[in-house]
Amino acid sequence: MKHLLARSSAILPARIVLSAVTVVALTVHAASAQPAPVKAPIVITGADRRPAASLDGDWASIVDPYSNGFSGYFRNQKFHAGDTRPIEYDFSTSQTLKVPGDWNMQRESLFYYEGPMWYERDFTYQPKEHTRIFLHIGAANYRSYFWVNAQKVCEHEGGFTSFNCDVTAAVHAGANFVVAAVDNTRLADGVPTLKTDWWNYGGLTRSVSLIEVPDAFTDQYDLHLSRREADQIEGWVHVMGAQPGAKVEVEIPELGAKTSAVAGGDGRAAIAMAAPGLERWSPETPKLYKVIVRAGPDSIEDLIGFRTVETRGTEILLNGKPIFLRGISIHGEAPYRTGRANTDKDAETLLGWAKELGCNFVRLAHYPHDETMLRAADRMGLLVWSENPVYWAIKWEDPKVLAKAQSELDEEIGTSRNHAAIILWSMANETPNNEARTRFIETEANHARELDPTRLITAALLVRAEGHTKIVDDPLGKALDVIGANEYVGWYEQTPEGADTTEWRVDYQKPVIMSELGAGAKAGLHGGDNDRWTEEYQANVYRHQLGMLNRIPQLRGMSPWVLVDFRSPLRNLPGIQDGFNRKGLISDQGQKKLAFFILQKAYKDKTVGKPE
Ligand code: GCB
Repeated sequence: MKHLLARSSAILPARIVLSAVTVVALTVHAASAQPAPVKAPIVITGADRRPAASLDGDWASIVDPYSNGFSGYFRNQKFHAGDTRPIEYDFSTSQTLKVPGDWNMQRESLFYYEGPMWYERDFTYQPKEHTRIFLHIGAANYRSYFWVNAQKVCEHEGGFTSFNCDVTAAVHAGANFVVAAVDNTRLADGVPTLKTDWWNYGGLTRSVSLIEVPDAFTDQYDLHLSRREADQIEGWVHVMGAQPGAKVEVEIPELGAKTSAVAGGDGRAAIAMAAPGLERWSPETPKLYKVIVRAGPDSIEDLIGFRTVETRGTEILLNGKPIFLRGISIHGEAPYRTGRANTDKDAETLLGWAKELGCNFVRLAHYPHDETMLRAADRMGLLVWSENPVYWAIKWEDPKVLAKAQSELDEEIGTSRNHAAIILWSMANETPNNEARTRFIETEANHARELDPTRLITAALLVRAEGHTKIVDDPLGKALDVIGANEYVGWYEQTPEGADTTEWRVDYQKPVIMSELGAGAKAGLHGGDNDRWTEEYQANVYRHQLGMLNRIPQLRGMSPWVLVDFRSPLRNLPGIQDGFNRKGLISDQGQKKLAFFILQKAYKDKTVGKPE
């Protein structure tokens, strides 16, 4: 855990320099009541499996387009009749917002709002000895700042990952309050940057809770199946605050498997445990085991599947056997109600549609999705591509931006490294081919491999064309285990029939996933096979694409764009798009378009892809 030093003054805006990895320099107009060192947030693996006091529900809120609240809203003062103090805000009489939830979909006036929003919520607490308490935030888009009882507890940058603020020193017995400022202003030096093809939903978009742990506790662990030895589980457990020689225990009761290990000076204990008779996790048999990790008085019970994934030449091997990834791309947007997805039901609806389509794989684009999606993918047997929000052209030359991307990667991997479903870490989507970009993403790829050498590294690359030949030769491919490629033959280029005469040259002898392809269609709009925006046009694109894809020798998977129509401010064709990207195989209201059934048939009959 890194500490940060906060200098603050009642008069001058304070510049707060944060630890390089977790949060990068942020300017805050803060005037903390008691300037005290604030700890940077930490990553906790399996946080959703720990007993917690939920803070979900109604939070008081204040819209603050001029960033005025940084001068004192965190004090949560209340104006009383006859008060002589010039108090110009009051949470207790302000409108509320639901957490988890983006604000855009909760109030019409906030539909396009980008800026700071203040949140406040009361809670009661009884501190216990030898206990630490963390404020767990599932995600807050994009920058966020937290105070408990007017004491600054942490700040964070990055809109799609979970983090935990140590609030032990700030809570007291009885009534407490937490104030958060969440700012979704898009930043030129943000990750992602100013322009994305999705809605910039702001707020506390995922669940918030208080997690109590013993003084020394397991903050991170990685347990996976060995690639080398059959039925051998390996990995490590890290104990934060461990005394030298602290003992760690891992047990899988169903297998009668148990082992103990001792944490080294760095708090980490290496785990190696025989698990004879273990049933491997796969899309057909998504077997999950109860795994108990103990460290002194701390105990966490996770549900983990065990499988291996690797490449051999141009094959992707799951549990040692070649697999073709029949996939679909999915945005983290809620079906029917739109807005950010964050419930089990959202996850089950989205992934249920993917199953119905015949998928064994989903690309969770373009940022790490809610833990509920990953839990559902584990349960339902869907392999996952998880993506860091390095999207289009970010500031490759800026080391601060690299630190942000790495911090988001740390949180993504640290949070979700025990999900059997995840087989691919994607570093980026559609990035321009230049040296600074390649260096940036290579650095990230190396970082991801250090954090997790058990999964495959990929990125969705742009493809270039020479005449009728599509060429995949982006130098970034060298740094990847699996090549992702996006193409829109039949939509942004050529006609649907153009796919019939398009050939492919992939300059890498590595597995290729066609990570995007597709076409827009308004559900219910019908016409000829070549009438844009009709369901027939979209179906026609899929029909011709399927033939073309089968001519790519290295093709080992695909995740067409996209399962469901989603909101995007870039899509403004009235009567057709109305603010939605319409490339969904299903409309935002759940209507399946013709192309859904074309792809479903190809997946069910296995007429696309290399036979497994
Ligand atoms: C892309 C992007 C994706 C867009 C999609 C589109 O290449 O990766 O984020 O939404 O195209 O619909 O144009």
